[in-house]
Amino acid sequence: TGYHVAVMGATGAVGQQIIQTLEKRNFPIRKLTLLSSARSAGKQVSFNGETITVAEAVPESFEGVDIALFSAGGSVSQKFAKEAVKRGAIVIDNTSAFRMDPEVPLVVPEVNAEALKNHRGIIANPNCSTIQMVVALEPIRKAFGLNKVVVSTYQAVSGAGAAAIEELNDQSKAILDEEHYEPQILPVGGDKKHYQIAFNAIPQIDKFTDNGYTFEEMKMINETKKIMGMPDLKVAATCVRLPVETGHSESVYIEIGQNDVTVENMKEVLNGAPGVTLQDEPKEQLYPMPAMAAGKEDVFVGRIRQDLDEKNGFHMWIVSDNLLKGAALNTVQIAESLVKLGLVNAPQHSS
Ligand code: 11C
Repeated sequence: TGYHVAVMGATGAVGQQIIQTLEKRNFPIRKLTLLSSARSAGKQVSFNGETITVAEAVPESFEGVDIALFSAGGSVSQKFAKEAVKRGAIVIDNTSAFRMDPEVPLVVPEVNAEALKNHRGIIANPNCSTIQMVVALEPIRKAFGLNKVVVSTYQAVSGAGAAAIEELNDQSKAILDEEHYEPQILPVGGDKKHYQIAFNAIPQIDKFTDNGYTFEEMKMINETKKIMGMPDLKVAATCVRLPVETGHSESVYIEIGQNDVTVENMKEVLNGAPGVTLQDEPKEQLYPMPAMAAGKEDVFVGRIRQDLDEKNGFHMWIVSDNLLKGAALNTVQIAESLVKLGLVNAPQHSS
């Protein structure tokens, strides 16, 4: 018994993680349809011991689908999401195509699962660097209020897709072997210039907008306000790519709504908050790192310090697997929340 689920972008870095996460969390599936562009169609993927052939997506692919999970890029979502909804599917979209549409809920279940109740067929999954930050900030906001957020990110190449991982690996090896390697993808596939990522740090993720911030930075700013339901929250972001394969890290400075909160109070609130693991023992050199967070589901928080000048100011370090909580896991958790809230068609028996 279960749902007919479709994964659009089944062969991509996130699509692969979605399939594994559905399997790992035993999401009730009676049929899994795997879809992609013509280029990747025909590939075989295993799911629960079965081999499924990836098919080229056409509008009719969504006939009879209950839940469609999209992670094949914004233009694919623009083209197919409404076709899927027209055929009765609920779409959970991992791209930025619909995130800021006021009619589309932008959801991190630990923060705003309730927003799902207003969905009209499409639900947006936020950007990876936004998700891990709001999971950590929401319990703090609830306990102490939140006025201001300043974040600098240290993001992994897998956020830019499977080809960017390959570029980091091949380039690192070429440089160590003293061979020439012409960067072709990072910082952004479609931009004019490409820079070395191996042994480097690139302060550009996505293209630049007209205000000097990048699209990634504006996503963090706008999505945080929308998910937390705080249009007036002050948010600034600087997003940087590092030669890390998986796991985004963030140095976050916040100003809360109270002046008498201690680091201990902050730790008490974060310890046991949904989706959060506190890793903060400076004397034991315990703090989160991407190499340890990769493959794990939680958002890890550490290095919590009070600002030395602002009584309501705190600094922290937030790390999570950008492909899991940042993408695939959050997507599957949205699907789980839809089921829990009774917002999906009734599950059917396998025929
Ligand atoms: C990155 N955050 O690390 C980006 C990837 O809007 O879903 C996710 C892009 C998005 O490059």
